Amino acid sequence: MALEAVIFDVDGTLADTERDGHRVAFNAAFAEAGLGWHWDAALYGQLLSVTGGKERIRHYAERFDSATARRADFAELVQRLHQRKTRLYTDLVAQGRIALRPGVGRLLEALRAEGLRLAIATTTTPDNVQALLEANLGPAGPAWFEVIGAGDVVGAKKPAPDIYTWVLDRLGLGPQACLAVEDSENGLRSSQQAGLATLVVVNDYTLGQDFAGAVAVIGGFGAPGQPLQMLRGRAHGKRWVDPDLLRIWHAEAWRAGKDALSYR
Ligand code: XBP
Ligand code: MG
Repeated sequence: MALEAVIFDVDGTLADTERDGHRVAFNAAFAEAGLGWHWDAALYGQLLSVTGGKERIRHYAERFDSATARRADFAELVQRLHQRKTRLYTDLVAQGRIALRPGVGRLLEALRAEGLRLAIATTTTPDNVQALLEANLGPAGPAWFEVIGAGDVVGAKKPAPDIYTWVLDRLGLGPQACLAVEDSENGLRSSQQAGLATLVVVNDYTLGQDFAGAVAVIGGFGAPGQPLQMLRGRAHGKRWVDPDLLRIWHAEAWRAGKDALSYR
């Protein structure tokens, strides 16, 4: 079946947002609230196994500050901290402090030019996606994506398949007509359980995770002067990821059979 749509994850995939973006905003919100919490880059890497900012805050408090986690107003505290963190993060993004990963802008433009449909499936808060796309692609950036599935629109965040299923429903497409692009094992588990062939582009936090069943694993999308780095799969002579290469990988995945797509 022909490739009709590409569904992108955001954090770690479109941009390296976590260490110098989300983490910084979480810490600033904690400091403002007078909490003695600080998430250094290494600790944050461990906390990323919990998807969702509110869920991550809750998990951290329960593990490292049980007195706070037992407060009667803990649920409101988490809500308040996260709202503030979202504001701090979107401000940071609006200042142009988080760029798209090399090659992403060019790839999105090429996909659009060839009439492929674009969508987003992410755990992050919708405001964050809006801010990132506007800051980097201009005010029309968010409209490049026909469907944006983000945050709490589904009850169960990645690695559950719900967000991908939600996006597929709204695209009106089956998984076999789409390709997912992810950066993490949690993301890959989510997309694979929704039945999608998935390209994985790693970053420092996700390198070394288990990407069994991904159609290809790359170190970056590649760009002029920054050749495509294949960690698994074949580049088919391409120096950077383009619509053609996505079509080839999508076809390869389906030739390999649907069984290869389900997460093991
Ligand atoms: C991203 C997340 C998010 C961000 C923080 O995962 O897990 O929680 O870290 O954003 P993925 P929020 O890339 O797999 O979608 O604080 O808005 O949740
Ligand atoms: Mg991600």
